[in-house]
Amino acid sequence: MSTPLPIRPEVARLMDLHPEVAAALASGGPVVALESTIISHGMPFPQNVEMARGVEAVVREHGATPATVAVLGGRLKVGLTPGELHLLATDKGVQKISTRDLPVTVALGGHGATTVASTMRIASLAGIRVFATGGTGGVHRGAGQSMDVSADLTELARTDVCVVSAGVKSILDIGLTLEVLETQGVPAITLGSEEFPAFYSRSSGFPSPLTVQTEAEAARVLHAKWSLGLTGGVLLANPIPGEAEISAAEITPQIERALADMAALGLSGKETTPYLLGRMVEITGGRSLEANIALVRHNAAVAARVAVEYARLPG
Ligand code: PSU
Ligand code: MN
Repeated sequence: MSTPLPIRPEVARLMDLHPEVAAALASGGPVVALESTIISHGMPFPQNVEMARGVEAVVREHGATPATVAVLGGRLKVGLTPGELHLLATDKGVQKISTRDLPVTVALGGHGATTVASTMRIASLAGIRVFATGGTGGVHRGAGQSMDVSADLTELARTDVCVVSAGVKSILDIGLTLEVLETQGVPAITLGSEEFPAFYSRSSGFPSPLTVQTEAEAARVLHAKWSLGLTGGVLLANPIPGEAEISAAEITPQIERALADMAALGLSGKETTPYLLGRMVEITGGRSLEANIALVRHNAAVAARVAVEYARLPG
């Protein structure tokens, strides 16, 4: 059984661990972190809160304890109550917060929905090693000019957490995203496929840098990486289930349209990903939302199995 790392006292003072999560961590049991930007800024109400509850249930069905992460009233929350999930899904005052925002939200007592980057950091502070999301941020198209590269990639380079996602959607530059991950020493590993997935579609046209066939293999990779002192995260890409996917041929023109609409509005920075996700729901008549929900649930199941396998490994 893996032994949990103690939470540093200066961190513990700022953090509220849900009792269920605290108990699981204390016994070395499997825990899966979940992010909250996807709830507050990634999906409309009420599908967002239904998704959040459903994903927690999927983690439980697969033998792990869910820990949805957010910052509420400046407190780092690891594991949320139903009321807190509802607040994140409905309160317009909840900011999208990445790593750079964390100290401000904590110091000033704000509400923040955590991105992949800040969720990784808080999960790591709590001693959680496995995290499920929908899609990760990456290098935006046109980043050569805009320099818009998600802090998710920086966090993957330095924080010891495995992020299970459906790959990178083609609102981003998938090729450049894989290049940055390689440079940063982050294994980008696809589960059960030689091709790196493109979020709504199983296929991206990019070969996966690395492949594993099972969750048990993925858990052994995590164990080997951190045993070797290779700090930083792992991106475990899990292709969307075939019955839920939208083919690349169908989704690509719709993505182009959303990008053109965004360019016309002149949006930049942290607004871009939420805008593009929302616009895709409109353009696809809700189909992108259905696919998004299906892939998050699938990722939660995989993450739970990885966490269960990892908890069985020694040390
Ligand atoms: N990709 C999705 N859904 C999401 C996000 C990304 O398919 O909800 C969110 C995640 O929280 C991710 C964040 O960490 O967007 C990335 O934002 P940015 O590109 O501003 O770093
Ligand atoms: Mn950005």
